[in-house]
Amino acid sequence: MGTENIRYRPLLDRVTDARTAARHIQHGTNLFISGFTAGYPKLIPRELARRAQEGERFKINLFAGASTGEQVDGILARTDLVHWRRPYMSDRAMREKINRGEILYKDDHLSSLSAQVRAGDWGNADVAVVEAVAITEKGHLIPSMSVGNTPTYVREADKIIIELSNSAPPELEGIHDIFIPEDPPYRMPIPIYRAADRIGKPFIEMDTSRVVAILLSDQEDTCAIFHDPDEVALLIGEQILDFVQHEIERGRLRPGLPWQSGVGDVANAVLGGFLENDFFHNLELYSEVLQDSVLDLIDLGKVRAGSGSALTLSHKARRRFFNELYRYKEKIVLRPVEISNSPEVINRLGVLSINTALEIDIYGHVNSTHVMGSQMMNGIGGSGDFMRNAGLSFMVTPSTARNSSISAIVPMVSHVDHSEHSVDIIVTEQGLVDTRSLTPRQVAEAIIAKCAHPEYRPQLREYYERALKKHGGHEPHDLEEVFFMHRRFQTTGDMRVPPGTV
Ligand code: 0RQ
Repeated sequence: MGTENIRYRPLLDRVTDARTAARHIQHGTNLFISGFTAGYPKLIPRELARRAQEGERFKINLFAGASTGEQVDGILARTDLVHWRRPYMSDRAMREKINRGEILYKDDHLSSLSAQVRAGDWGNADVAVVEAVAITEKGHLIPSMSVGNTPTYVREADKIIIELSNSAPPELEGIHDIFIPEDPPYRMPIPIYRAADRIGKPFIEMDTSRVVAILLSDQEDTCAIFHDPDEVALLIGEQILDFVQHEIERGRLRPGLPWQSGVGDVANAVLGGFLENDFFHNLELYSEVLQDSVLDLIDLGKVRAGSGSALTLSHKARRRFFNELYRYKEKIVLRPVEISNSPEVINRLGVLSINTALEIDIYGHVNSTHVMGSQMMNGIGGSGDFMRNAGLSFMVTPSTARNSSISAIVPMVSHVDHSEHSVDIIVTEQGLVDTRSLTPRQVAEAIIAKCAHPEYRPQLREYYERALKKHGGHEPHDLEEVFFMHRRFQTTGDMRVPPGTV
């Protein structure tokens, strides 16, 4: 790989190798990396892991935009290099160490992080390591497949290391829209009125004097793997589209509101549902992660605009995207996560928001993060930014987990990420409940009857009726029973609470 994409020639003398560059990272370094499901650095993490494997003892504090891949979270967790990790992650090795208390982890709303870093809440930004596809003539940075918190990390870091990647083409230039809002109390409105509005610059401004190293990289992100949607995902998707169509036809919802859909197969299935649906066209997406289905929708002429903080594509979709970048670039905008997930903008646009739960209780409170209330799965990610501020918020889950051995509808969630006040519509493959005009008691009855799996309905109904009879109240609960019920709803599986622990 050549240096032609370093168009600011004075930086040419910073080109070096990973071993030299990584010397800027020592025990206790606060390391701020690019990456938001895609677009994370690979060479520096690999070099840090090599040092650890050769016996060097050191730990870093690792801050990203959201999840990265095996090439970052996986290898750094396995080589015991991480002291602190923030925010969202989804790596199995890292998850295990977080749950053992060996890696410190705080689960934040993604929209608020950049401002916290600028305020110094996360300590000094010692080193930023960022993946880019080019450095412009004026010394500014063109990020790769994600933006995340990178603009703030680059602005705040004492030292900047750039991994200049040829795994994505420099023609990505123009897809990004970089805007860093002022911090309170001087913040002006973020002037986005339609999903595709561009309000910033197509590059990340950078003080070139702080660039200490540039690495030439040919390493690709671990691409996403999407499965063909299963029946459950398709049923969930179909119900959401039917519901929204119905609401629009009845004049209860304005047509043209933008959509947000979380990550994973259900999210892909919901968007995939638009492909065969004639009612929806000229779609706008105001989301945080754009996945393969967005390209399909653009190809069919169904999408007017797609805004996100990252493009997470499978191998196949990535090739297709690069081959016809000029066409997709007209429709896609990649923004900093504080803009893609801005509560102000989400609320102004009236986004229709769909996110996934681990479990939902009969009153509509949602646990998206902690299995049995204790074990961290991934994190809240951007789901809270959207659920609380959406025009209409959908929470979805298959009605059962782990081969039907666990009910995803429970009497009381074991951890709360989204309260009943932020969740409008609940959907499982069994059915959909619009909670907006229901009292908590009505919500409980509807969720048990429509969303719970038939096998678990009698137990849930029994619980609800007993709580109602014993305690009454606005939101009846029988607290002695709750933990017992949680246990009883898990007939098999390794997440079972051992008898006698509650
Ligand atoms: O376990 O991996 O061991 O098989 O949870 O579940 O069904 O594969 O679903 O991949 O869509 O993840 C909520 C975790 C769902 C995800 C969650 C077990 C199940 C499996 C995964 P295994 P599935 P998904 C933008 C939006 C929060 C953040 C968010 C998530 C594993 O969607 O992290 O919305 N959401 N971000 O077996 C015990 C239950 C369970 C359960 C599922 N009730 N009890 N285990 N599982 N339900 C993202 C960003 O911000 C970038």
